[in-house]
Order: sequence, then structure tokens, then C-alpha cells
Amino acid sequence: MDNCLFCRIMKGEIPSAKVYENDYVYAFRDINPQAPVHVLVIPKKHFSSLNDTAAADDRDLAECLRAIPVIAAQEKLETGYRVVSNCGPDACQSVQHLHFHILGGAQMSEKMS
Ligand code: DGP
Repeated sequence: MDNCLFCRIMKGEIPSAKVYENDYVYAFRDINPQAPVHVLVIPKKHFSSLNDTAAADDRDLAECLRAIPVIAAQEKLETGYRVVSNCGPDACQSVQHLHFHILGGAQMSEKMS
């Protein structure tokens, strides 16, 4: 996806603060952090959201989930963290490339919305 912001970040065409990468996954710091640690985990393959993953290779999705605890450990989030994937306009998804927010580094509210 030539015009996708996160595809361009993943390819290095737009700079980002990388925190993790493997053959399937790229992770980088959110430009507008909403917690002391705020990392975005994306599959290297383009999916616009979770709604676009019915035909996805399991590996592309599983690697995102497996990367999350690795990144959490790297970021020293021993006391916990939250994972969010906004999907569609009601959830205020603003970038149409599947991504998982890892939020941590402080006590969070019990409220999620
Ligand atoms: P969402 O609202 O769930 O689609 O989250 C998109 C996130 O992407 C939002 O928290 C801000 C972040 N973001 C947007 N543009 C950039 C960018 O150019 N670089 C980085 N690092 N993050 C970005």
C-alpha cells in the first residue's frame, strides 16, 4: 500500500523510533503518547484493521500478538500494560493499517472507554 502511513514507516520512508522488528512485525513509539510507554505494533503485511483479517495468514497475526509480551519485557512493563486495537470510526481508528497499541508505565483507569 504505497500511500499507507504505517507501510511507509515500516519501510523506513518516514522516520520512526523503532523498538522491535522481525520478519513479520514492526513496532515503534507512538508520535502522540498517551502513557509513559506507548508503542504501536503493526504487521508488515497491510490489513486495514481487524475487520480485514479473515483471509490473513495466521502467522502474520500471531506474530503481532507474540511480539507484544517481548516488547513489554523490553520496556520493563513488569507490573502490567494494556493492549488496544481501535477498529473503525466508533473507536476513532485514525490510521487504516492494523495496529496494536501497547500502553503502560503507569497505573491505568479501570474504565476503558
Ligand atoms: P488509532 O487512532 O488507533 O488509529 O492510532 C493511530 C496512532 O498512530 C495514534 O495514536 C497516533 C499515531 N501516529 C499517527 N501518525 C504517526 C506518525 O507519523 N508516527 C508515529 N510514530 N505515530 C503516528
